[in-house]
Amino acid sequence: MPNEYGGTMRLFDDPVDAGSKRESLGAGAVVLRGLAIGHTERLLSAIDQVVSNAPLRHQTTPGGFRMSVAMSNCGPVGWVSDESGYRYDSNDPLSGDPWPDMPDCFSSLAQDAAVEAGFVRFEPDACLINRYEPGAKLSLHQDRDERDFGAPIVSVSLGVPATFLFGGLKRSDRQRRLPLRHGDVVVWGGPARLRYHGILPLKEDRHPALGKRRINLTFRKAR
Ligand code: MD3
Ligand code: FE
Repeated sequence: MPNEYGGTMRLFDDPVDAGSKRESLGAGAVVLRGLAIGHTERLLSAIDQVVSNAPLRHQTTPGGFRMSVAMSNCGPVGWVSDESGYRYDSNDPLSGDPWPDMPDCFSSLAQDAAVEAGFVRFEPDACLINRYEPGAKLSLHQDRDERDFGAPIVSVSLGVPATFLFGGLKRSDRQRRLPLRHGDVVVWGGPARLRYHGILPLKEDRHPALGKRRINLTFRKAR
């Protein structure tokens, strides 16, 4: 099944490398369990570097609510929310400066994951960093602020496990629940790209490297 990125959906249920397993979530979505294990020390120090320049912050929704998830970005553009709406901006509104560069270990992991899922030439221009503390959640939503829904989205989960809600193309469609754990990478493309999704409130738990927190990296092609 060729896709427009020139790749082919892999049909074989083989491990992608030692300690990593693929699980299909239906057409276009695949979980690469543990793909980021072995990269997590580099990822975590790169995250520290990024957020020391562009601090994690609680943005405001267009409806005027403070988001429980704290966010930052790196790469050419970053996802921003305030009273005037959601958008991608090349500058951090806190500092007025461009977002920090995307670390090489981020882009290479995102590209490797996309290739594993059959999307060659995925070149993300945005990486959103989401930090969850106990109780933080992301309500059911679609990602539709990007220009090209043909590009996939890659997400990397670190720290405390979370329950991911995966719905359909309509808000009212039935949702399935799926745990996302430290080191899991998910690729969402094709027919899965506009499915509703969310994260249930984070449970009190502890991870050796991240304490009570969960961090998610979401790689997108926004422009
Ligand atoms: C399914 N983040 O930032 S990543 C988001 O764990 C977001 O922080 C969640 O949803 C998190 O917008 C989930 C997984 C994800 C990202 C994009 C998707 C799942 C998706 C786009 C379409 C379908
Ligand atoms: Fe999302």
